[in-house]
Amino acid sequence: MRFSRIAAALGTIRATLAQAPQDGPLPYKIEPLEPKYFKELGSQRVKISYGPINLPSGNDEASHGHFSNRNLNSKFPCGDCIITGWTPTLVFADDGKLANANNNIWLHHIGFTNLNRTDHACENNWPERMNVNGNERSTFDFTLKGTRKAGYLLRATDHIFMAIEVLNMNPAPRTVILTIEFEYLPGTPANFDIVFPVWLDVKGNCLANPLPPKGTRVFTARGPTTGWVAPWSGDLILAVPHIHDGNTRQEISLNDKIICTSVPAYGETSEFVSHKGDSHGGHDHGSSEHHYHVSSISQCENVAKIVPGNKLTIASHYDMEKHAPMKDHGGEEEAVMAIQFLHVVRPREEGIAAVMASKPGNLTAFSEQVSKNGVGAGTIVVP
Ligand SMILES: [Cu+2]
Repeated sequence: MRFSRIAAALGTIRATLAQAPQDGPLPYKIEPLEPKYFKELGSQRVKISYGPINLPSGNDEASHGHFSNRNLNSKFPCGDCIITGWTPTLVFADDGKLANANNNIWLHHIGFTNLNRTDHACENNWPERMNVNGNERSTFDFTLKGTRKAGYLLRATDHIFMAIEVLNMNPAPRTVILTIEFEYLPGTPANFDIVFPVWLDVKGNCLANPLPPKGTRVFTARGPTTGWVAPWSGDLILAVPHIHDGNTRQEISLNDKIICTSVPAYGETSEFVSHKGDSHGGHDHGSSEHHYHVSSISQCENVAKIVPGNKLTIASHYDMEKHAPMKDHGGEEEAVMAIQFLHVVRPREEGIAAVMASKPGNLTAFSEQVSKNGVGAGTIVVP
């Protein structure tokens, strides 16, 4: 029943995209944790451990240490609930210690897409892109540390497409676990407003615009001047960026006036510092002894009220002379990313009605564009 429903929703996806051996459901384990916010309202916090994830050797000729997993029906902590926050990290399977740049392990990307909703930025009927996180391991907290009753309404019938990319730059294979801490409230609790994620990208709303050519050292990437135009009113309560090494700041403008500036920090703790000579030849990080990677990026909270017709645009500043870019698993400079995940809260009743009325997006159309951009080509599998 469940399988046929997914298959129907996804249409011809299996005919057009081949299965990669690492795709499909990962084993998982769920542990309860102490909730951080709204405990008195029955909030719950869990850690879901996905894996073990067997990373190939960085010297492996086929993969160069790159692991990719795509699962169209990923384990989430709840159905019919309000997700109020989440934060990911990677640990080693054997000792539970953090796996990060200092160990030559990279959480390149983890992204969520809700297949039963329609995207708010791209008009091509894509499924709803919720967010992407990278090695910065950003916390998404829709409650703004318990000061705002807001969250993402997940229905029991929703299917979350999770995409995971991890890179091992060590000569030896390693085994890691991806852990995500989720906080949520069961049901649709009173007075909680509903978060709508809007993907604002320098590549444009449907990711079709070119980036500065690889090798450009200092530049500002600007999204289209047409930006994202709000179709409804809401509160822009949280803006979470995703950028790559080399970024110096990223700005969001409302009707051409800057309302949010995100600034990355590099190597704030030793986990985010790699050392020359630690990794094998194909992944040399540069000429200095220490190499500092993005360890956090500032977020913007309680940003602005949005009304229909408001235009939001993005600009992102890179300086590769100051901060050397990461190399991808092929040993080339990694493509730049510059995205801001706008979380716009709509009033409760209106938000619930909009979620209930939302229809599944067209994953094939989304996948085709992503493949054209050279990301994740042809590796989606129906569970
Ligand atoms: Cu990225």
